Amino acid sequence: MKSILEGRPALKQEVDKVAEVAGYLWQNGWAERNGGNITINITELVDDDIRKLSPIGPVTPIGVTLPHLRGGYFYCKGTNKRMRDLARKPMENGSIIRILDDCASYEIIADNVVKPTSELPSHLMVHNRLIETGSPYRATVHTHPIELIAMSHNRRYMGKDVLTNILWSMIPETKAFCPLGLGIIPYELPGSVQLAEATLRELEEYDVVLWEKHGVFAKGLDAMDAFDQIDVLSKSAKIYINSKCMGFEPDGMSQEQLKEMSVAFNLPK
Ligand code: 2HA
Ligand code: ZN
Repeated sequence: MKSILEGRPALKQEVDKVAEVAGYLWQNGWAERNGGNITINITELVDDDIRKLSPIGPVTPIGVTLPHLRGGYFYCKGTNKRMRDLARKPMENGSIIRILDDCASYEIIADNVVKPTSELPSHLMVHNRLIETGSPYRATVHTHPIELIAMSHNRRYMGKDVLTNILWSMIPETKAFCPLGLGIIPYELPGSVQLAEATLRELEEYDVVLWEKHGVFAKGLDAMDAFDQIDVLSKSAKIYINSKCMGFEPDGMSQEQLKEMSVAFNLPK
């Protein structure tokens, strides 16, 4: 069977990026079994031939109504699919969906009938908001980074911007490349609309949020950009935990040094 990606280099490039990132998530130990999901808004890469394609799966409710997604197209990781498999075969472990005119349901159009991620409500609610605000961001990534999740098991780290300040202070690059810091979402049931709504609220202020005792959710220009922000935060968490394992509380960069970074790199916070 011919893949929808054939003869469409721009679309293929975005799906290839997802596959590359999926491999990194697995290699980092952040993607056990079916853990994590990635959704990419590919609407701008869709041509008339794609718009005319008949669905290959049933009309399925999203669970929420998202007015800005009408006629939108998304690549989504499949539910119950493994990142390590997606890394090699993105169109067998994910699919392309079309949002229908009711803005409340979707149909799969290519390449295979792979049902999208269990976290579809949070991914699509965030994409709806990104479109509404005219954001250039096209990617949402959810994954299970070990050290950041470990830190979410202690209430002392769950106050607003407590982790942001610890993580920024571990290595200068973290503030430079994750300049908004890390938002915090108290525990909610995976896949629930409550989790999606809390994520949407917190992402007004942050690019990456921590789902307590579960994982992180990030938005970015593309899959690689969203991954990079999670990666720098995770690097800081590793440095913090390594210091604690050596038996001391790391000093961290001083507030003056952090301020100096903001001035030098023209950072928002
Ligand atoms: O897709 O990680 O949160 C599997 C998950 C759900
Ligand atoms: Zn998860």
